[in-house]
Amino acid sequence: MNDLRLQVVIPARNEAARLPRTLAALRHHLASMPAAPWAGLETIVVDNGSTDRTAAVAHAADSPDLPVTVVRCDRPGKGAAVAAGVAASDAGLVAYMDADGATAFDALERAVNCLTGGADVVVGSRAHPASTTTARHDAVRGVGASLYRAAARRVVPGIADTQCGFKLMRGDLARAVFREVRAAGFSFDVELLARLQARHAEIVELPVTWVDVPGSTFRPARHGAAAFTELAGIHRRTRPESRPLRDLFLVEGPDPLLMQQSLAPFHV
Ligand SMILES: Nc1nc2c(ncn2[C@@H]2O[C@H](COP(=O)(O)OP(=O)(O)O)[C@@H](O)[C@H]2O)c(=O)[nH]1
Ligand SMILES: [Mg+2]
Repeated sequence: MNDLRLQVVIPARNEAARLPRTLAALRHHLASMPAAPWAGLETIVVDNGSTDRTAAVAHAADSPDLPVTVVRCDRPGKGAAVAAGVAASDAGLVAYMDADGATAFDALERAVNCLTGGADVVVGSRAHPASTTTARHDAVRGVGASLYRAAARRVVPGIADTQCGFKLMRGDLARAVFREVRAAGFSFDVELLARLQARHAEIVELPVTWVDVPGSTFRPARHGAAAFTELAGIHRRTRPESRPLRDLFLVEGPDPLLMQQSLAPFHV
């Protein structure tokens, strides 16, 4: 791997309130690092049809210490936003993370070290025994999320947490795979992982420190059903011939995220 520049895509829909703090905290994190494993880090903020000052606050945060590029994406959905950001990238290393900074930034350097050590893809995993997470206390979302995880495990066997907002990939691989991903909503991660598995990419799950930042843009009533429908579509598009569609709804084995000892039962 010779291009060690890192671009971090941040999908943002109406994030004027949460984004400035995240970018300032990232700049602070970079300034306090003794030595970085990358050759320069910049962010690509994708303004996903925002009606607030998201683009303006992102431009205002641009600095030599942390260059911020703003890309506009009018197609709604987190998947569409991340895909637009990846399409605008050109670095050897491409990551994405949420605008709320829920995953602690030390994941960046640990993930890059995994990639330079030979992995193709690193996914943040709140189900990893070494992860530290704060739980959500929203019963509706908790039950829905548990059912969703059971279904997602059928599509991408072996990956315990598909939905953590933090992932890092080789840039060329990210650009190639995202061209194939059709899911535009919150389930896009599952399609991405299914297509990476089909390519036999080496995927490593990384423990993370994750906090539930208030102001989530995910509305269980509005986005929940859409996420399941999208998941069924992904299963149809990516499943091997040998796996029937009904397979999606067979629950098998314990929920790895709920097994993670520090978690209360209700979690994304
Ligand atoms: N709900 C929603 N979020 C989007 C969209 N496009 C980009 N995003 C971003 O996707 C991320 C979702 O994270 P967040 O709202 O914290 O959800 P949660 O942490 O999963 O509850 C944020 O950075 C959003 O700004 C969209 O169309 N809808
Ligand atoms: Mg969040």
